[in-house]
Amino acid sequence: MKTEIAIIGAGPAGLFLGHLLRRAGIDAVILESRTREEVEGTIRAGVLEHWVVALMRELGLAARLEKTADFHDGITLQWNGERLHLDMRDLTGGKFVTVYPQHEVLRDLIAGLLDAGGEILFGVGETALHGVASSDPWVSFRPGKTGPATRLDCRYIVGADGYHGPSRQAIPAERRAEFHKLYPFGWLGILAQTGRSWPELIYANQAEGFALLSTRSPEVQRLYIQCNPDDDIALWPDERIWEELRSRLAVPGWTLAEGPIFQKGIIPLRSFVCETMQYGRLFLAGDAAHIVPPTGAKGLNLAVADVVVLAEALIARYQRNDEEKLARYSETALRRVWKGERFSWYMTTMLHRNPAETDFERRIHFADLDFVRTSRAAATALAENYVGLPFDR
Ligand code: RFL
Ligand code: PHB
Repeated sequence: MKTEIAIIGAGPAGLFLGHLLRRAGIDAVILESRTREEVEGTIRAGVLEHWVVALMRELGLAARLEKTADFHDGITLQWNGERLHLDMRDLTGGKFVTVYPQHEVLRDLIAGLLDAGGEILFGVGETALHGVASSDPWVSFRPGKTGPATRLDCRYIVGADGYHGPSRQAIPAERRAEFHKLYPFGWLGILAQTGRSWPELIYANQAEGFALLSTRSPEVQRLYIQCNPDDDIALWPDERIWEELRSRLAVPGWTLAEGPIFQKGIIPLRSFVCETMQYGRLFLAGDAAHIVPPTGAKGLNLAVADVVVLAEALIARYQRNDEEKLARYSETALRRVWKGERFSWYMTTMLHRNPAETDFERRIHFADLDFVRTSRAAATALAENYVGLPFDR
């Protein structure tokens, strides 16, 4: 097989890139190790930055989003038993918060790309990268896991295969620097069959720890609580989860809507960056190159931002034979990545109860929150990051 751009991974990064290249008439093939059903069924992110919504509209992929997404003016922060509504539409000159689940975005992107004649091979096995430092790179894989060994020749490889994929490892260890931070807490996330109990997301920092109230639809709610990252989920029967959510989200005169829990799981919280994001003919995008803790709702959005920058650079290369943007891809992408890392770290440290921190540090977090309450400049800084920073090319 032969193509111009071999994309490894059909997550948000790989699929948005597939669309952007297709629109520019550049040939690409996406290789994905999971089945289409698995990709479309994995519950992950929920919040889209304003420009991601605009991009979906521009690509003609927003029909279901218009009908079923939730558009919020802002978010609610809660600490010491009080709530603060941050009106992001007002603070950012009209930008807003969109709650539309990642797996719905992926369904829209996959259907749109296949309808347009795009090529996605699901369920491939043994993906491996070859010759990334040469001018003739290629990817080997087995269709349907156990099919015959197949070779995909290409001009460039894009590693959009998430944190555990093989692409990052194809950059020699001595050519990359990795930055890691593991937080001493995790998130227990649930999906519950019940109605909404508040018109927007609530991020709460209470004595017992962090809680987040989010939504999926008028009938299904998404909630998270801070927990020990090593906890066995069996330690968390439904009644214990509701008890913690009730007390962490409590304010006088308000009740939490409860209902049957039909999905639950625990994730660790980590920050990670790989510098560089390019080597020879290989470019990394999304979680393959960086991870953020979910408190800032940035992971998916950073992944899409990477491929917006990368698509522009590839288009300059193909349409004007201009390689300058491609040569600076990593540098350009990393400037935005580090701002996303900073914001996610700031939201995470400010809003969680860290068992290792002193009372002094805890008071500092409350002062940080109070600064957002009393200063329009501080509130605006938070809002600009949350709805999505402008691109800096
Ligand atoms: P993905 O989505 O992990 O996709 C990578 C794809 O590559 C495939 N793959 C391979 N394919 C072929 N060969 C191989 N050898 C392969 N190895 C792997 C995988 O099967 C997969 O399909 O990476 P991508 O595209 O970079 O996208 C990143 C986002 O998915 C991630 O950052 C977000 O989900 C993070 N995140 C959130 N981000 C937000 O922007 N807003 C949020 O509100 C938000 N909330 C969250 C989150 C992540 C969470 N979890 C579960 C970690 C909430 C949670 C709970
Ligand atoms: C979600 O709805 O899954 C969600 C919302 C906001 C976050 C993280 C996850 O910061």
